[in-house]
Amino acid sequence: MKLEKYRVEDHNESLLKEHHRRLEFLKAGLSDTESILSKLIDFKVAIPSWALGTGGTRFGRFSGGGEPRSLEEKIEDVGLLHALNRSSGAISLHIPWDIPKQASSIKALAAQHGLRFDAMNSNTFQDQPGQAHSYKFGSLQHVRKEVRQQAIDHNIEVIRHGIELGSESLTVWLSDGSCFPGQLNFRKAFQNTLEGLSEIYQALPENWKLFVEYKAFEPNFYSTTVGDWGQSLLYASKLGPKAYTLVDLGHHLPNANIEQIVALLLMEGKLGGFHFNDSKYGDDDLTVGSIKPYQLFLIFNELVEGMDARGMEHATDLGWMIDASHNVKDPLEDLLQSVEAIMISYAQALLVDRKKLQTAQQENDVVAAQEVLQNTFRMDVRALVAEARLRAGGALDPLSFYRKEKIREQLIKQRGSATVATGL
Ligand SMILES: [Mn+2]
Repeated sequence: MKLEKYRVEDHNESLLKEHHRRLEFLKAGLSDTESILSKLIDFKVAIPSWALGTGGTRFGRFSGGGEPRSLEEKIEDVGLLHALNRSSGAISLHIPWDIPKQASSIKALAAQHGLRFDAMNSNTFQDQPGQAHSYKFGSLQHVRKEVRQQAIDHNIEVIRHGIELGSESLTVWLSDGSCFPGQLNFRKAFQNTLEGLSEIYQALPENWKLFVEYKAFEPNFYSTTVGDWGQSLLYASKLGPKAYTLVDLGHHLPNANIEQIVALLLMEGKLGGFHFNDSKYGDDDLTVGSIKPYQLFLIFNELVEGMDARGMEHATDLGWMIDASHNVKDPLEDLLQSVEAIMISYAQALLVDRKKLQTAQQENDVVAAQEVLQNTFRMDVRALVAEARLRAGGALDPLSFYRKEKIREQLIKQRGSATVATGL
């Protein structure tokens, strides 16, 4: 469904006075808002195709209705998000859930919505109908060569789809590992996986990146073959300059210091991309910023500091993606909240007084260092994020617009209430 532009303009008109009041108040305390606004306008987060339907758990799935029935409808949903917040200008596809039948028309449809194709995602964690070999005991790590070869071939096929769509990266997340001690020879599993990844790496076009995503546990509960950032970095370093580590916020053991991991990966030039979500216990895939907003801010603080230290472009030099999907919210509302949380943390990180922080660190003034960070974190920057959105042609308050316009109701009318999007 396409948004009528004048509806967004009417919405903005009705909120403009209050918006200006908040913005002026915020700007009064800041020195340079224009450069921050232009960075916010440039920043785009990719939406994963599997987050547009209600996420399932292993116990049940409760569809909210109006879910996209095809890749075309998934693109329309991301287009809708992007029209509202102007920060969701990319979609990340998952093969085989989203195999484009005709790449050129899919590409054209995405372009109509102002979207590009972000990282492609392969899937060797499920068996597909008609598949010759099972991934029950792993894919690239598997003890049998024919299973490994099948997984390699699949990844190369995903690259081919990606080339047709104009994507420039492949994310490999493996569920490979073991559930019980003795099940696996760790060294052989690593070597098999490295060999497989090397073959996939060889198939990458010149301008492509390979993201090696790690995860501490689940679905395997004793060992994971790409289990943490150390293992991922080991693979990425051995593979070569086009291979990077991908950090998914939900893929760590409890209380891991993710901001420190990010800082060191950036320092080594090996941080490639991000999967944003939030969690309380494990890989909960909850809305970004819903549980630990301070951690999200601290991560962005390291990202901005580390990227600036290397002279990187914030908007384009890393892959920014959401990877979240759960059971209880309207997925589109959930994604609007997630993107907003990301933009707020990014804006705050841009506002951190780096000089003051550096001086405090240099003088071992722990109290002052904490003050610098927490003063910024407690600043309400929502008017700045809204202003960036307004200037880019979006809605001042995307969520209230979505509700007032009854967009979900319209989608249900169009697509039916029993639709189930492909995904988890
Ligand atoms: Mn992920």
